[in-house]
Amino acid sequence: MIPISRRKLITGGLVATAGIAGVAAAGPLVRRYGLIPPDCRGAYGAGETLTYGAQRLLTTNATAREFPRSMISKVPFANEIAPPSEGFKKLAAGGFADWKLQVDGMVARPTTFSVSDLKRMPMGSHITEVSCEEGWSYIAEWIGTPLHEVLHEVGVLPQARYIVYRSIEKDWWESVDMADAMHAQTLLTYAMNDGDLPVKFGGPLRLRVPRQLGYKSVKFVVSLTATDSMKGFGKGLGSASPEAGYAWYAGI
Ligand SMILES: Nc1nc2c(c(=O)[nH]1)N[C@H]1C(S)=C(S)[C@@H](COP(=O)(O)O)O[C@H]1N2
Ligand SMILES: [Mo]
Repeated sequence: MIPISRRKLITGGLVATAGIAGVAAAGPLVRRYGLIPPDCRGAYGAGETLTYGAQRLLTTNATAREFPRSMISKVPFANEIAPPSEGFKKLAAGGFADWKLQVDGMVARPTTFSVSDLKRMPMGSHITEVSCEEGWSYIAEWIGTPLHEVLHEVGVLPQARYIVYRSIEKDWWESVDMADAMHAQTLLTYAMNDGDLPVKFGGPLRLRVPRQLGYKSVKFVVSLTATDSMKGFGKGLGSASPEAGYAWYAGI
């Protein structure tokens, strides 16, 4: 936790960087430390790079704020009820026993996990907030397998720089860098509050990335791919979000 306003600090840092060195001069530094986000491009890209770079330098090990149990929202707000596809309905009818999470790409042992496989692995949990870029938020307890446990199990290669994750709804896919992928609070979530993760909150499996805005916490996750480059994934900008005008990195 950073006690003073992180935003203030970052804004101050960015102004200083831009003022003293200029955006162009910051380039070699961000390249050297791997601080360039995949959606960096043009004049807008320079701003995204500074935001992401500043956040990464300050927050690689920082944790998302956790709340006491008494602050869990009585009526959590779900933004979506269920994915409409027939395929999903069939899996739901079977209690998601046949739900599969495929893990591939830059890993030593590509593996497919069922939700029960994940439930047998070490468990993580946290009481954190989901905040939508549209302004609403709620607090819930999230329970699941830390993503780093799964990545360790499949032998993620040291060259991997991003983990791409996809929903059964193919319009929804995202990626995170390894700092977020390996972070203890990043969970393949299968339970919420007192029970299995409800479908409207992304059940049976949702990747919760509590250090970023709600849209990075993709529901109904069916696959993960480790990669050293975002080229060849969609338009190469890191996820569906920048293709729709949102930032790839949505740190909070
Ligand atoms: N598959 C899928 N994942 C998704 C979405 C979606 O529509 N489909 N919406 C995203 C957005 S924009 C937000 S803010 C959160 C909303 O989470 P909630 O329904 O738990 O409030 O889920 C994210 N994950
Ligand atoms: Mo959102």
